[in-house]
Parts: sequence; C-alpha cells; structure tokens
Amino acid sequence: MIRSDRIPNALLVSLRDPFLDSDRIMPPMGIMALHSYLMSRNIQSRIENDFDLEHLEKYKDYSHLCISCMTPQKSQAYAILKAVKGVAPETVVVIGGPHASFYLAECKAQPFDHIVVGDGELALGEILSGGSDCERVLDRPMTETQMNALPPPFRDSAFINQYQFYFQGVRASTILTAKGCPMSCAFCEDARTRVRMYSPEYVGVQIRQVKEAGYQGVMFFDDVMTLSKKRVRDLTQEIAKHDILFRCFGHARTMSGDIADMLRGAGCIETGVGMETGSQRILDAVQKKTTVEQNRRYVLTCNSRGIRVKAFFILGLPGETEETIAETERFLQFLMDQKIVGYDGKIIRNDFDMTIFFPYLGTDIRRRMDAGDGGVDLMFTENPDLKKGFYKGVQGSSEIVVRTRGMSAEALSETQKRLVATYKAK
Ligand code: B12
Ligand code: SF4
Repeated sequence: MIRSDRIPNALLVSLRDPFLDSDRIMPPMGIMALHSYLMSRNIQSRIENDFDLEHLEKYKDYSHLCISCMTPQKSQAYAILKAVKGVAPETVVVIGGPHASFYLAECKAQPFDHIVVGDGELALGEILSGGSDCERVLDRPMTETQMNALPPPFRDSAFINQYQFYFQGVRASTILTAKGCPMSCAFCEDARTRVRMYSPEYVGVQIRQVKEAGYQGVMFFDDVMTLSKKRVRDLTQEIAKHDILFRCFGHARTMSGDIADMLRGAGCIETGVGMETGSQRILDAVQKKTTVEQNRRYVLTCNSRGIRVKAFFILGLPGETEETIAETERFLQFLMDQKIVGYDGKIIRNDFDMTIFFPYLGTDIRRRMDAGDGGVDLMFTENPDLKKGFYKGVQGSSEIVVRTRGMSAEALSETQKRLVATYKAK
C-alpha cells in the first residue's frame, strides 16, 4: 500500500464538465461537504474546480489528491491519476462520488490508492489520518445522527458565487434536505437507497449561508422532497422563516393539495418532477409506480396554486414505440397548454426537459440488459460509445446508445429534437 508520511494536505478536485452547456451552474455539494468536514477536523484541504493537467507542479505540496467523479467525467479522473502517478508516485490519489460507487470494479482496475463508496466524510477522514493502514476500498455510511452533527457544507461567498442557477429569473444555489430515495424506478441509480434526513434546523443554517452569499432562491436538490405530509410540514415551517423563493422535486404519488399549499406558503414557485413518459405501459414497465392520471393531477394541483411544473421526460425507455411517443406528445401538449399565475402576477407556462435514456451500470434496466433478459425491450446500438455517458450535453444533445424493437437510435434522436422544438417554443 502506498503511504504518505507528509502532514496530510488534501486537494479536493471537482472535475470540469466540458460536455455540458456550463459547469458553473450548480456548485459541487459533495466536495463542499468534504472540505467543511476536513476543516472541522483540522485537516488541511483546498478545493480545485479547474484542475490544470498541464502544470502539475502547482500541486506538488498536496499529500492527497481526492477526486470527485460522475461517470461522464471518468476519462478526466483516469487521466489525472495517470499523470500524477507519473510525476509524483508518492501522492495518494483517492476517487469518490457516484462513479466510484456504481462503477467500483472499473475503478478498482485503475491504480487509485483508495476508492470511496457512498458518503465520503468518515472515509476521507480515516484515509487522511490513518496513514498506510487504510483499506483500498472504503464504505463508511453515516447515520442520520452523524449527518446532522456535521458542519454545513463550505459555502464561502466567493466560491459559490462562481455558480449561477436561475429559475423564473430568481438566482439560486443548491441545498440538500435528505439523502436517498425509497422509490424503485428501474432507470435510476439512486433507487431504493436508504432515506436519511437532515433536521429542519440543519437545513435552516444552510438557507442562511445561501442568503448571506447573496442569493434570493434555493434549489432543494433532494431526489424527492415531498415524501410525506409530515416531512413537508416540518421543512416548510423552517423554510418559511427565511423569506426565500424555492424550487424542489416532487413526486406524483405523494403530491396533494395540502402539500402544494404548504410548499407555496413557504415560498415554493416551482417543482421538478420525473414524469418520464405519457405511456402507462412504460411507467409500469420501469416500476415508476405512478399513473398518467396522477401525473395530470400533479400538474393541475401545483399549477392551481401558482407553482410552475418542470417535468422531466426520458425517451428510449424499454418498450418505446411510435405509439408510446404519441402518448408522451399528448401529455406534453396538456402540460404546455396550462397557464399559471406566477409569483409576480405574470402569466407563465410550465416547462420540461427531455433526454434519452442512458443505461448506467447501477440501474435495474442495465442489470437486466447485461443478464441477457429478453423481456426487456432495450438494446445497445452497434458499437455504443460508453466512454462518456451523459444523457444531456451541450444544447440538449444526448449520447444515444440504445434502441428498442420499435424505435432506432436515429428515430429517438429525431423525436427528441422535434418534441423539444415544437413544445419549448409554445
Ligand atoms: C446535483 C446533481 C447534479 C449537478 C452537479 C453539480 C455538481 N457540480 O456537482 C448537475 C445538475 C450539474 C448534474 C449533472 C449530471 N448528473 Co447529476 N446529480 C446530482 C444529484 C441530484 C445530487 C448530487 C449531490 O450534490 N449530492 C449531494 C452530495 C453531498 O453528495 P455526493 O455528491 O454524492 O457526495 C458525497 C459522496 O458521493 C462522496 N464523494 C463525492 N465526491 C467524493 C470525492 C472523494 C475523494 C471522496 C472520498 C468522496 C466523495 O462524499 C460526498 C459527501 O458525503 C445526484 C443524485 C443524488 N441523489 O446523488 C445526481 C447524479 C449524481 N447525477 C447523475 C447524472 C447521470 C448526471 C449527468 C450525467 C446528467 C447529464 N447531463 O447527462 C450530469 C453529469 C455531469 C457531470 N458532472 O459529469 C447520476 C450519476 C450517475 C453516475 N454513475 O455518475 C446521479 C446519481 C443521478 C442518478 N440517480 O442517476 N448532476
Ligand atoms: S428517478 Fe427519482 S423517484 Fe425514481 S428512484 Fe430515482 S430519485 Fe427516486
């Protein structure tokens, strides 16, 4: 095992996303949480969000290089690992984030010194204080109590102000009120993960940080913030104290008039929601456990309270055909026909996002495809490029690696372009 006898000094690397329109929209909450935790333990660290592979000498004083990685960023992570090990083999290189969690075997095949699965705080603390005795793969989940005892993520104003996200013209930054999702969507890597909640007070501290940094809005980035009425009541009582506008993710199974009232009363002006498709057959096939009718009611419930809906759709789920596309189009028509009185009295419309499915390794669908399950009507295209793996890139582009029996990759791509052009322009 590589050892670093130097005083630990960690460089926390948030990789760039050249394939996105901009990677300065949402700040890297994982890295911000780790930085704050290490500082609270008096371990030196710094965040680098523009790693300079051409000038590695800049990083010679760091004992540990800690890379946060999502799957589309993996080539960058591997390139940094190779380059750093080439010039400074004594530097301990650690990888964490979703790619390490869901593509563990692939990460193990790379010469990383440590690979952290799941929560990084305790594992990184161990690596940085444990010297050589640490295992190579660490999985150190936190309990809710431990999560709530953590310092809030690092939100230095100059740092987070590099990131700009707007909804309805409101400048916002991101906060998490819980980790995990109990739902079982077969296309999602976060399905059936243990839900651990932050206390409303802990959320309140973070809202203050975001306001102090100059933002008027908060984007709550939990998978689903509206899991139960009680939870929404507890959270909205806290949020309402802070005079902010916010957006969060809802779910068609749990949305109700009461929940929508509480959200709006606390400043919610927009919810994101995974509606996925207008086809009941596909919703059932991917275990979404919602109905098209629930999705319609979700829209009407939110809109009637002045909450705009941003619906997320995925084309190319198993069983997609021209008929299911027509059903999705009918739903889109309904969604985009609604008129809403916005928070500032102006009449506004709903919004949507439409991507093409990319079967990440940690999803049920991918597991079934890899197992050769003929019951899944989804195939890889010939020679799919699985190297990058983003489903929404520059100007809404997708890397399409799948087709169904009824739709080729080209037909999926054409449909996506047509639907976006037709209904975004409404
Ligand atoms: C916010 C978010 C984004 C933001 C990212 C902003 C940013 N700069 O980080 C935006 C909107 C830009 C985004 C984009 C994309 N995202 Co995204 N995103 C999320 C989301 C909703 C929350 C992530 C988050 O901030 N969590 C909160 C922090 C505290 O947790 P964390 O990041 O996991 O970090 C903890 C641990 O992972 C670990 N850790 C993280 N980094 C490191 C590093 C080290 C060294 C260590 C030791 C530990 C460690 O410790 C942290 C603290 O406990 C997740 C879903 C989810 N519930 O996790 C999806 C998710 C991460 N995204 C996903 C995807 C697919 C994408 C896109 C590919 C979509 C697309 N456009 O095609 C792009 C890819 C962009 C990219 N960077 O490659 C997938 C990841 C799949 C994968 N295998 O990588 C997820 C899991 C959603 C899902 N269920 O499928 N995303
Ligand atoms: S798609 Fe959303 S609701 Fe479904 S499992 Fe993933 S995070 Fe949960």
